[in-house]
Amino acid sequence: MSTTSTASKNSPSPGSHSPAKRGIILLIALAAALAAWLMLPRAADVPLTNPSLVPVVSGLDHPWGLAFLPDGNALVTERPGNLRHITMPDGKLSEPITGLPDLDVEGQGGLLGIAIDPDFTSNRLIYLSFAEPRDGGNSTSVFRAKLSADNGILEEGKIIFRQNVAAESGHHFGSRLVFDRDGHLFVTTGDRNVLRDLVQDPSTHIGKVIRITRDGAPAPGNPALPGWAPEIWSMGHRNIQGATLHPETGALWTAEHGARGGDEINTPEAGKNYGWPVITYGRDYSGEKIGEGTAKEGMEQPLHYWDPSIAPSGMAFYTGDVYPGWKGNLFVGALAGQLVARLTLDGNKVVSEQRLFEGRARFRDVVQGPDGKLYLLTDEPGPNGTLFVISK
Ligand SMILES: [Ca+2]
Repeated sequence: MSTTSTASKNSPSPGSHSPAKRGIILLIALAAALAAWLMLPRAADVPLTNPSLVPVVSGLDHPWGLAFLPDGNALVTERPGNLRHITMPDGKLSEPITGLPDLDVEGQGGLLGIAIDPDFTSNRLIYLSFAEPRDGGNSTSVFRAKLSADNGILEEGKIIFRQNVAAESGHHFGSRLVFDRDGHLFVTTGDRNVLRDLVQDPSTHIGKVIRITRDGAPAPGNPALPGWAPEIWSMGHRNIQGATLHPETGALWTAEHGARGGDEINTPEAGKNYGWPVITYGRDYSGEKIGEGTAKEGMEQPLHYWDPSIAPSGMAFYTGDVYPGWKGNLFVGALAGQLVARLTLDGNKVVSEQRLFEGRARFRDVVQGPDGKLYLLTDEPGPNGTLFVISK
């Protein structure tokens, strides 16, 4: 008798296990079930499926930029040339704040981006980007001023940055303002439509991300490459109307309008060239091909692009806990697309897109409030421009 046959004789037949073995199998099954249960999405991870829009302020005229003050109230720019204070959470809207510079309110131009000084509590400084009337037309400029204690007047106003080429154009001014973690100010610009050929000229501020100190000087750490104007951070941009910092890395993320197709998300890095108008995923509005294709040595690829275009404007990362499953997502307001894109990310890769509020309005800006809620501005003429908050 072989060892094998003896063993097989004494072993339980297949399918029937000893009580001890059955116990172990049961334990393994329970452990597997527990592991599966632990991997199930928590309620907080299941993305909110049916968000709604609740108006906070109505009666706005083409609102463009929203910024929260340290006390929880907010300031809003209206493109036709008003800056107003909003008392939160009831949404009481002030009369226009006085002391603005001369604006060129034309086409896409007027009063645009807004940023609050990181030390606002002690210095009350705010920053506004705007279309400034200039010899030769207009250009994007940045104004700094002190907001009076009663929030009614801008004092000690000073223009700290001027795009160094003006154009007769009502198009492509940029322009968002974002402070980086070193306390320097990013200013996004555009190609003015008629100055497309200057975007690849690094001596001009046309189609660039600009980075300046709070006084408007070139910021320390700018690339300052040969031939580059010292205020330039990155080049090769068409018209950047969305910008925000990544909440973990602190890196700048931007949204840029393409022509017909080719809207882009980029993470502009110092000294890099983002390709416009040499490479793009879009075509001209006429249907004509633009540039040389979609890729070229020495030019960066977008992180994400839209074709057809949605016309992306303001954007924000969501870091709060109010909306289940949205933490870490990037929200991008769209004008022509009339939607808010919720982008799910894996690091720097966009892995999925959900389109919220489609057809409801042209969404100009997206900002997270200090209450952990997302606020949206709609680009509608007065009195239909509205500040909404997203509700669960
Ligand atoms: Ca590009």
